[in-house]
Amino acid sequence: MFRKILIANRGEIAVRVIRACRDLGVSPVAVYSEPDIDAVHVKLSDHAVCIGPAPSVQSYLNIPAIIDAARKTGAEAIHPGYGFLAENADFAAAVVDAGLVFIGPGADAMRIMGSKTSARRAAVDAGVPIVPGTVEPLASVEEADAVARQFGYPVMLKASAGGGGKGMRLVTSADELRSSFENAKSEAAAAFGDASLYLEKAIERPRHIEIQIFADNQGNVVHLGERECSIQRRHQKVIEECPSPINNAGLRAAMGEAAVKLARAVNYSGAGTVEFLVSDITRDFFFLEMNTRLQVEHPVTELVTGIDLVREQITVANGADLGFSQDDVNWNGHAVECRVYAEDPENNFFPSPGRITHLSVPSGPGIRDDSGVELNSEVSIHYDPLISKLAAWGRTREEAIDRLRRALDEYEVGGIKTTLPFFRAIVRDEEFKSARLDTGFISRFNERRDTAREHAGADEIEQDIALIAATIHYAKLQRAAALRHNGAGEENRWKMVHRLRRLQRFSRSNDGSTV
Ligand code: MV4
Repeated sequence: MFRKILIANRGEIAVRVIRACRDLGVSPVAVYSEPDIDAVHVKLSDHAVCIGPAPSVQSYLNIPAIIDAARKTGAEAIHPGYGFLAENADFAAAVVDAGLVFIGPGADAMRIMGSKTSARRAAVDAGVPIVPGTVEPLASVEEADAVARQFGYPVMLKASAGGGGKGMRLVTSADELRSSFENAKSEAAAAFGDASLYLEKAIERPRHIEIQIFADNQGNVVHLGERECSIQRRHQKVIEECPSPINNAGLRAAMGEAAVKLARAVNYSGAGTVEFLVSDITRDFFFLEMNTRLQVEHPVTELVTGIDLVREQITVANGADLGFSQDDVNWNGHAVECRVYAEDPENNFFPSPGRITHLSVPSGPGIRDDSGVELNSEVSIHYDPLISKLAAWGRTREEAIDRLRRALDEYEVGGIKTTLPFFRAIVRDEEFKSARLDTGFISRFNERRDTAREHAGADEIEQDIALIAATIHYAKLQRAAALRHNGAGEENRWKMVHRLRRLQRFSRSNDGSTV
């Protein structure tokens, strides 16, 4: 086994990789930017190297500084986490050129999947169904027009160098095509330094379902089933679950087999995710793109399969065989994950940086919180504001959601705004509970919430009165306890504190402050 692994990342994912290193008896090496000197991932590692100032381009994206840190500390391998350099084929190649092991797929597989048009061609060659459309960049708006007429409107224009919905345009008719084409092109050029576009037929009300695959360097490739990721806001996933509520064993086996075929075709190694759009109506599935990294939402797959994906990444990168075959993979129960962000859901999810002045993290049956922060952590504007991923496991989807609701109610973060109140409302939403999860979910949910709020004014006054009454009652209890001097008032005090917090939470849910 490696003796030292450098983790080229920060936050919750760096902490996650450090934990896998500890399980394997490997010494973790952290890198950090200047403002991250007191970060949790730095404290939890054995060695830490400062790689530059706050801006990512000078620190967490600084390839020479990271490779230098590995050399100086004697690390033998580098785990990139997700984001930053995780899907940068040049980085993977530079790591190997430096005589180190890159914990991830080879640079060639990363390059093929990095271009969405070459990924689509690879899928076609492997016999995997793609969304109908082009597998070459469009040469001109005239070609786009001809292809759109051939496939039929509505169509999607997408950036060849893109992914995850960046630089994407829905075009519903030929009149809109020219302006959409020009806009998408300049957006793609600005975002990726590559203006090329391709075209797909638009799938109406699709679901986003992705397959986790895993491969070793001896040609063994398995799939670990699907994750349902249809609940997205501005192409950012909000809630993920495993399995998909529309899954059945047949669909899982067919999608899993397609994903494995694609992974084999590009000689894939390590953890990867093959994304599909699935028609909610026909249950047809179409390859969308492949992510050549460990994903944010990997814990739901871990909870349901019992497989530690990061541990497997490390052992496979070290040359070991995959420790299991497809027949060994079993799916037990259901898991749901929320991405807790330092963002204000009452103010259009505006980032809410600052110091965490209070933190109470949930636990108990079926709860897992993957966090990158602690009390007094500073949430910086420089990086992704994800502070933790709260996941719940249950034998059924209903049990998992019950536990998630309880854990969300226990979770308290002070000093910054978080998306916790938004999730507390989602887990109580009837449409969510009955799993009507196509891609329009969030906009319908927000509409229902706005309507509910218009009727909430009267309730607010009632809650204020209850809060005042509880405060008076609490003051009385405190005085009685002080008179008794024997601590017998302690239990009541606890109950009151919690009742008060709950009341405050509900009464504040309309003015935007976070509890
Ligand atoms: C699509 C689509 C419909 N048709 N492609 C791709 C990246 C993802 N973040 C958004 N993507 C979509 N691609 C075709 N041909 C609809 C979406 C889409 C979507 C997909 C999954 C989950 C939520 C979504 C929200 C808006 C659009």
